[in-house]
Amino acid sequence: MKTVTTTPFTDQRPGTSGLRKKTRVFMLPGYLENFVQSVFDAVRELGAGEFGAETLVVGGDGRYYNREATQIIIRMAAANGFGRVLVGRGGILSTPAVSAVIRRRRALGGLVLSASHNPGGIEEDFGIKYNVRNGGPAPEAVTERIYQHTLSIKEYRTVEHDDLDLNAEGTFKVGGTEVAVVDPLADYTAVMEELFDFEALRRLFAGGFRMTFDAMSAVTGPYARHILEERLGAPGGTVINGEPLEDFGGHHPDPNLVHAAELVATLAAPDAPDFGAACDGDGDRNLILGRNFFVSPGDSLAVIAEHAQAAIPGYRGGLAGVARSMPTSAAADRVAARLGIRSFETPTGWKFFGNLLDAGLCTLCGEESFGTGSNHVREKDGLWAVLAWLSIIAHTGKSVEQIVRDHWRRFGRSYYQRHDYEGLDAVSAARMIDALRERLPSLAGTPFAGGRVARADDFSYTDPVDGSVSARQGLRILLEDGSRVVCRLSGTGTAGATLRVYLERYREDGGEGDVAQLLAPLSEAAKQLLQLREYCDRDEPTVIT
Ligand code: VG1
Ligand code: CO
Repeated sequence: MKTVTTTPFTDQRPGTSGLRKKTRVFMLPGYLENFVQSVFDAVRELGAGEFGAETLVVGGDGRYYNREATQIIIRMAAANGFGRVLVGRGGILSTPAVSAVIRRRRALGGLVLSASHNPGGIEEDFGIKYNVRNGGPAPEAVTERIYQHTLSIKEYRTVEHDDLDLNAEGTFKVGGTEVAVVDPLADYTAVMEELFDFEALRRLFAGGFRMTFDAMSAVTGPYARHILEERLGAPGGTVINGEPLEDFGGHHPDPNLVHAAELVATLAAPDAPDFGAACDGDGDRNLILGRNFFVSPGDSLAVIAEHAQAAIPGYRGGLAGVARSMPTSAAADRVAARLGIRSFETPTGWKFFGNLLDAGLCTLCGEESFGTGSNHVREKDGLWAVLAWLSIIAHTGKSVEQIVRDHWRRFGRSYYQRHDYEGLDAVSAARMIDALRERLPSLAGTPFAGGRVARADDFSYTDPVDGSVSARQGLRILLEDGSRVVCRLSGTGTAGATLRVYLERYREDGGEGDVAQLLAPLSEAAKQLLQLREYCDRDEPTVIT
């Protein structure tokens, strides 16, 4: 064992989902090591005690620096006395797969190496996140403790050891620690098989149903090929961009209408397949498309909630409840009300669903940012959402578009968009948000976008399970007719600031209206209220989803 003297980096506070920085920052001597040692110290202090009887899971999305970081972590885990380390073959594990492995192998926790949908490469982004024993992202009490350690760290522990061969399954001994290289697909596939009727899905494909799955040159390629093509019999070529690349082919592995342009074009072509789907860099987000038809993530959650019990064996017993992040559309709440189950509204970030799931208060969760999942793991899960949609299609015999239009006719429609203003000056953006926060109390009763403000506040969440409070989670302007605008700054970026403006308007019109047209007045009013031009010199969003 070797103790290395180090000095703190002051910028290691985890954001919405772990620590994300430019790759070159993570490659600075001691940067990754300081954070990993701080995780171990914080976890030990929070009651884990010594690690001799514990297992640590390590895996990432295959982006640039994934392999080097994995080797560093293995040596540090050995020096910190872990009994066992489980590593995905090639250093690969999708985020939901890490969650599945932690749960099935009863590990203490796991380190996920990913910056999700952010681009990869030496000039792009890298990230690391710690997941706890339930398989989910560390809650704020843990991430804050980790951050405190990064500010006072003086040394980290490692061992002298050659790099291990991670390319084949096998077991090694590093110091007193057993390191097992495991099949990254096995546990995850087993979980999917427990939930879904693979036989029914095989029949769907055997009957000529066609889909295109875009893995965006990221981690879900091997998972999708195995499950969709090998297990469910979808024809070869169903999975496109299925080879994980260190730079994701130079693209943003972000499954939305902008970055998944190739898939969107495929689904708009005259010979389009029946169904299209994509996942992000680390496999926890999903995009669902029908022929020439986009399913908004809020609608996707609501549709899955509507059909889960009838269409998916894993939910045959019914749902305990549904949870969504605050900016996500209220579509799922209406389904929950109809089903007579509870609905929850949490801050942005999957870590806030963990307690609700553990306590059995909800079964399904979702975020507007193309994240959907359930109590089968403690992360959002892209391929799970794809299998859920396939199951609903197989069960109803309807197309994606018909399923959504039926939903709108039954429940009404939340017209919804998110406008991202990327690359803002961080100081100006923070000033702009602070200024609006000041003015919120005076907004009630004032005219807004052709209506009137009923209430305006900064969302604060009290966790119903442990009572912890998370304040300042997004500025909300709630109108008298139920429409709303939410503004918040992103907590996952690595440079400058991104303003997210979420727009929602509910109509019982069968869903036939034009989204952009219906939401334009809300967008204009939001920009004026924020004084976006004055503070940030911007008029138009960079991405609309
Ligand atoms: C974004 C999304 C949020 C999601 C988070 C992590 O956070 O808005 O819903 O949970 O990314 O997802 P922010 O703070 O940038 O708005 V992932 O797939 O990037 O781990
Ligand atoms: Co992700």
